[in-house]
Amino acid sequence: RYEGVETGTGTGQYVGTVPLSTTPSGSSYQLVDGDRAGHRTYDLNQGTSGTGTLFTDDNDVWGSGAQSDRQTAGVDVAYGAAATWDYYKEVFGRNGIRNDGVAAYSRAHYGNNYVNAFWQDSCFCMTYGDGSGNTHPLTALDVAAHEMSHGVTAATANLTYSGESGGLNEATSDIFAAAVEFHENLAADVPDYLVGEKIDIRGTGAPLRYMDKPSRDGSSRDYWDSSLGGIDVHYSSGPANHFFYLLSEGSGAKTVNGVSYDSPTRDGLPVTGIGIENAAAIWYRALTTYMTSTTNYAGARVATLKAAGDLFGEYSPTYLAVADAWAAINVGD
Ligand code: ASN
Ligand code: ZN
Repeated sequence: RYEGVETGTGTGQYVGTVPLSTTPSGSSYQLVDGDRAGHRTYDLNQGTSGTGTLFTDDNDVWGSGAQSDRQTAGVDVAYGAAATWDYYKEVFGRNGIRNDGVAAYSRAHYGNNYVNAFWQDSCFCMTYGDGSGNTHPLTALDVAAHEMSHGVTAATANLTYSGESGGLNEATSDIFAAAVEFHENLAADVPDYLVGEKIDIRGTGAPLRYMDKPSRDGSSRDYWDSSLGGIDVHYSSGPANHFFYLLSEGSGAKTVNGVSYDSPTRDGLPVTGIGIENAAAIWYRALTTYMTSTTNYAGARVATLKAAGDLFGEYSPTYLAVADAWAAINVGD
């Protein structure tokens, strides 16, 4: 713990009421996380550059859950950054995005009607729009974990953000978004294999992406084929997201935490799930040890098999489940 760190309380729109590490400054408090290398959370006040103003509060009780309260988005994104930091540290011993103990920072309330969130290596920071009508903020836990994980990918395999490697880059962010959700296990944001389900980004109730059967979004691919490298990376991520779901939970119909999934396989053969923690451990080791900037789907298969061999033994049941899950999305040797 840093000297002087305080435990405040915040209520976000998506995370519910949560503890927040804050920093006293005079008679006030700053949304600066002394438990996590001083991660700072800023209010861009609908601006699109710089850092706006640091969120501050007089009594260390932040946000109200209402969108009209500017602090509410700050609570969600500060908590998301903290949860993601903790996930990488607790599960993999990773000390920050670059494993160097240095914090990124977060910026909320970017622009007007901005329907996106993004990570930038150039500022080592992440930024969140308020969504359509400034009423669907992209500040949920899985979005924060997705964006922050782009920083982890950039610091490790550095998968090029186009072609098949771009799809794998996107999938890596969705995979760790799901893993962080399951690790955090919030009552207000029940863990699932959906991406952005809390945001209601289009006002239809639909999530941004589905990992059990990515084509449920109308655009993402379920299986690898030779045309995959020519499509948007948020759709070519589909087969790898599908691989991860299959490896975690297995094929077929299943309900997890009240959410129903039905995950198909291209080869018609079943896949037995190994659990999300094991699947995430395999992906993390593959990403940080074996993948490079040019890794494609065939290379990701090799990387995860090596990782599974290292962690669980070559030809172990877990290793064979990895091979089955790749075959299920049409990636074989
Ligand atoms: N939210 C998007 C993403 O993280 C931003 C982008 O298109 N890079 O994938
Ligand atoms: Zn992304």
